[in-house]
Amino acid sequence: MQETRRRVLEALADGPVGGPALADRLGVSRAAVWKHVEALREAGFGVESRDDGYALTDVPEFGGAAVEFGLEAPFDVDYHDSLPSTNDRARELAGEGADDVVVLADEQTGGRGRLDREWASPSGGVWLSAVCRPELPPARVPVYTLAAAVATTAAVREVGVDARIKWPNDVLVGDNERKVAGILTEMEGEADRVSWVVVGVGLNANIDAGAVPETATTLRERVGDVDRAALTRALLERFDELRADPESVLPAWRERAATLGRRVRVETPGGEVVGEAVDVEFPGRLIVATDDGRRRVSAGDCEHLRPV
Ligand code: BT5
Repeated sequence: MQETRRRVLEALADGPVGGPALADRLGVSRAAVWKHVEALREAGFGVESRDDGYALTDVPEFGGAAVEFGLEAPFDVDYHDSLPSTNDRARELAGEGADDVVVLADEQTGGRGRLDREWASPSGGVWLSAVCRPELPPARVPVYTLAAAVATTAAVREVGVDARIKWPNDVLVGDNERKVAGILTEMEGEADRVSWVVVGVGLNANIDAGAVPETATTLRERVGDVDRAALTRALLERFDELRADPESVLPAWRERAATLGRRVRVETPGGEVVGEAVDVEFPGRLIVATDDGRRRVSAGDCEHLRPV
């Protein structure tokens, strides 16, 4: 949100406040204040003009302004009711030089998982992609996927759903381990430095269970509808803290992991690895104790197996 508009909104939230007083305080004209108030109304905020000034009466349920209002992380939000894929839009913006922008949509018509799998994205979800430009060699980017998984799990837990992480990128819920969220990280860069990273998160929020695959669940199914703007803020704020302190990601990931201590089968580009998942190591490799010794796995699809 533009800085003056954000300050107008904050003043209204503490209001009522008169237009002339607000213009004085912000060092802008009364006409400018009026324009910002109109823009906020258009973004879905309820602003009443009363004898004692403007007062904030309503905050939009979801959208760019709703998420940015009170967001304690340095992201601008690029919101769309519907997009083919927030990752695609984020890649476009990244190519144009964007940094710390979060593309957010209510619905995606061409949502993607890894390896171009389909990602069901009906209206009511949190479909977002964060564009970042970290000073990082490409080999370390997987830590961003882990950070996003931790942030998503933490945000989901805040609404009372006990979520856990399946390596590397799934957020699961319940004894039957239904998937409530997935992460798709993409990047571009040179050998020694990334140019940009796009971290895409798909979180099944206010969606009927019938609209997602059978292996999936939604927050609506678990706890009813949630405040998506607050959920998105919680997720972005936690992600921002973690990316600032990469050393903190692994311990936080281990604490929330469903995979560690489990028998797993991982389909890797180099073949199948079966054994007990014993740990993760920087920047995100899974260590599997197999009959032939320890294997370190950087990428793949992981399945939790029953104990033998
Ligand atoms: C993922 O892939 O889990 C990454 C999903 C990332 C989606 C976000 S939404 C915002 C951003 N924009 C995009 O276009 N994508 C990102 P993967 O691990 O490959 O899992 C894909 C599999 O999950 C599918 O093959 C289905 O089996 C299952 N699936 C599809 N839609 C789902 C949903 N809504 N919830 C849970 N599982 C789903």
